[in-house]
Amino acid sequence: MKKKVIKLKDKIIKNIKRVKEEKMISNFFKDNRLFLVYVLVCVLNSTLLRFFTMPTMENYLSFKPIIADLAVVTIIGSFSYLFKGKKRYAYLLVWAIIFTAICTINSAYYTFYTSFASVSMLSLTQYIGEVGDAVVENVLQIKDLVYIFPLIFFIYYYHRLVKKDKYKIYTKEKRIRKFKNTIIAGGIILLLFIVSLSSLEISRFVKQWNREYIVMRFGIYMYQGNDIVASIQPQISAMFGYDDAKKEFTEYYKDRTDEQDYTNEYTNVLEGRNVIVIHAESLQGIAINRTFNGEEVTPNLNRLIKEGLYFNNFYSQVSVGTSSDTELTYNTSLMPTQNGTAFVSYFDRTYISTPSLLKDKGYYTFSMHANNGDFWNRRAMHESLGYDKFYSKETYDVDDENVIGLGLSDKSFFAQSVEKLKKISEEHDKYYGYIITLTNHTPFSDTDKYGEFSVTMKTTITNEDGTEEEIEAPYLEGTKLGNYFKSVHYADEALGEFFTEMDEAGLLDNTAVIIFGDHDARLPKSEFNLMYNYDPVTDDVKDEEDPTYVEYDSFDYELDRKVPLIIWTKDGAVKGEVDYTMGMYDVMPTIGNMLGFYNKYALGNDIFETKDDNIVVFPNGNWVTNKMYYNSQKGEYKLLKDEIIDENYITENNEYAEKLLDVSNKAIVFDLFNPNSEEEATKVNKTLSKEN
Ligand code: GP9
Ligand code: MN
Repeated sequence: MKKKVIKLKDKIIKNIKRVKEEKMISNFFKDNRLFLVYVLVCVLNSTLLRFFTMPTMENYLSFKPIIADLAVVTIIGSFSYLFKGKKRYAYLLVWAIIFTAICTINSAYYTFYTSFASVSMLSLTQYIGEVGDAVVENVLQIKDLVYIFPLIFFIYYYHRLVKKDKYKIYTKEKRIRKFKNTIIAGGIILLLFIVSLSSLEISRFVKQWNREYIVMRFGIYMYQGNDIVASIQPQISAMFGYDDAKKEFTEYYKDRTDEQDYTNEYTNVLEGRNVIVIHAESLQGIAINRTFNGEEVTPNLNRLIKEGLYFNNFYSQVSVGTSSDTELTYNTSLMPTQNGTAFVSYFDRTYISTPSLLKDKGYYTFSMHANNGDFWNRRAMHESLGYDKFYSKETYDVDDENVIGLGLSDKSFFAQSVEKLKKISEEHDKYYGYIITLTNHTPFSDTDKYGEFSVTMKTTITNEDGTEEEIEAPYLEGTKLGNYFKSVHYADEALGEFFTEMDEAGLLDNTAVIIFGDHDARLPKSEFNLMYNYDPVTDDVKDEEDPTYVEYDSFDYELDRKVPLIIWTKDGAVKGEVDYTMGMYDVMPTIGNMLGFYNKYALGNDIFETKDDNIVVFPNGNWVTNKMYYNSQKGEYKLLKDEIIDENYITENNEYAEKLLDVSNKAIVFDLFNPNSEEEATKVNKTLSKEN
C-alpha cells in the first residue's frame, strides 16, 4: 500500500515536472518569437543559397554549415536584447537585411562566376562595373530573389506581433539576462562547430582561396566574415614600415643596370616568335624517361626533350599557393609571399611580368585554363600580371562526358584551345599564351578515364628449385604513385594530341613552346621508397638488410621533387640538355634573354650566365645548389658532390636566401613596383598621424 502511494507520488511529481518543462519550452518560444523567426530566416537563406548553388548530395547532407550559420546568427542577434522596445526589432531587421543581401549577391555572383563574392574585389572600381553588370543581368532570376521572401515574412511577422499586442517589451534586468543567455548559447554552438573541424578545413579557411569548399563547410556568413578579414589584413600590414622597405629594396637593386649588360649564345634566339607556355599540372621529373615493362610513361614529352632544350635539374618554388605561386614566380621572377598568397591577398599590386614586357614588344597576351576563373583568384590576378584576356571555364564547353578529376579533361581542353588559338593567330601578329592544364591533379583517382597504362613489373625470378619463372608482379598497381603515372600518361597523350593539332593548323611554325611542371605531385615518401626498393617476389619493400636496398632519405625525396622544363621549337632553334641547378624564378631572365626583354628586378638569373653557380631558394628558406641541399629549418644538409664545403658557404647562402625572400615579400606587400606607391604610402601616413 505504502509502496503504491510512493509510486503515485513519483508519477505526479514527474508529470508536474514534464508540464513545467513543456511550459518552460513553450514560454521560451513565446517570449523570443521575433528572435527565433530572425534566426530561422537567416539560417534558411544561407542553406537555400548553398543548395541552389552547389546541388550535390554532400552539400545536402552537410550539417556543419548549418551549425556555423546558427552560431553566427545567434551571436550577432543576441545583442538585440540590449536594445529597448522597437529598437530591438530595428537591430534584428538591419542584420536580417545584411544576411539576405549576402545571399542574394552571392547567388547572382555565382551564376556568373561559379564562385562566391569577395569584398576585396569591390575595391577595384572597374570590377564593381563587372559585378554590377552581373547583378543586373541576373537580377530578374527568381532564384536570386528567393531570399527576399523569408525577409518579407520576418517583417510581416513583426507587424502581426505588434498588432496582436504580442511584441514583448522587456525590463532592463530581463534584457541583460536574455542577452547573456543568448550569447552563451551562441558561444556553445560555435565551440561545438570549432571542435568538429579537421586541420585541412582550418587551413583552407585561413588561406580562403577555395571558396566553394569554405562555403560548403563554414556556411556563407562565416565565409564572408573571413573574406573581409583576409581582404583588409594586407592593407593594414602595408601601412607600416614603408620607408624601411623601400630603402632595403633600393639597396638590393642598386648595382643592377637598367638595361641588360651582357649577351650570350642564347641572346635573342627566339626574338619575334609566338610563345605558347604549357603550365603542366603536377608534372614531376620522376615521370620523365620512366618506363614500365618497356612502355614509356611520357613518350611525347620524351620526344620533345630530345628535340628541344631540356633543363633536367629544375625546381618549382611553391608555398601554400601551389599552382598560383608557380604562376607568380614564372611570370615575375618573384617569390611567393610570406603570409597568405600573392594571388589572393596582393592581386592589386603592380607587377613587372613576362606578359607585360612582351606586350611592350607588340605581343597579344592571354591565358587559358578550364577551371572557374575565380579559382586562385586568377581572373583578377592574371589581369594584374598583364594578360590581355583570360579564357576560363566559361569560354569552354564542359559536360559530364569530357570531365576528368577536377574538371574539363586535358584532351578536350587542348582541342578547344586549338580552335581559340587559330582565331588568335588570325587576329594578332604576335602572341604569347599561358595555358594551364588540369587533369593531372591530385588525387589521381579517375584511373578508368586515363586509358590503358600498366604499372606492373614483368620480371624473371629464380624459384627455390633453381627453375626460372616469368612473372608479372603488381608493383605500383593500386598505389597512389602508380595511379599518378597513369594520370601523367594521359596528360602526356593529351599534350601529344595538342602538338599534332597545332602542327596541322600550322601554328607551330614560328612558335616557341615552353613546358614546365608547376610543382611536384605531393605524394608521400613511402610511395617512392616502394618504387625504388620493390621486391617482386614478396610484392613489398625490400628488407633494409638486402644488399640491393637503396637508402631513400628526406633529402632524396626533396631532390626528387624536381619538375621538367623544356623549351621547344619545330626548327630546333634551341637544343640540348642543361643540368645546371635552376628554379622557377630563373625562367623569366633566361627566356627574357632569348626573346629580347629584360627585367632589372628579377630575383632569378639567366641560367646561361650563372651556370653552375646558381642557387635555388625555396619559400621556407631551404636552398639547393649544385653542391648541396640545405634544410634551413633543421640546419641539416646533404652534399651533392664529392667536395669539401667550408662553413662560410652555408652562412653566405643562408644570408642570400633570407635577403632575397625578404626583398621579394616587401616588394609585393608595399607595392614597390608601383611608381605611385610612395605617394600612396605618404597619404596613409598623413592620415594616420592626423588620427593620432
Ligand atoms: C586549379 C588548378 C590546381 O585551377 O590550377 O591548383 P593547385 O591545387 O595545383 O594549386
Ligand atoms: Mn598545380
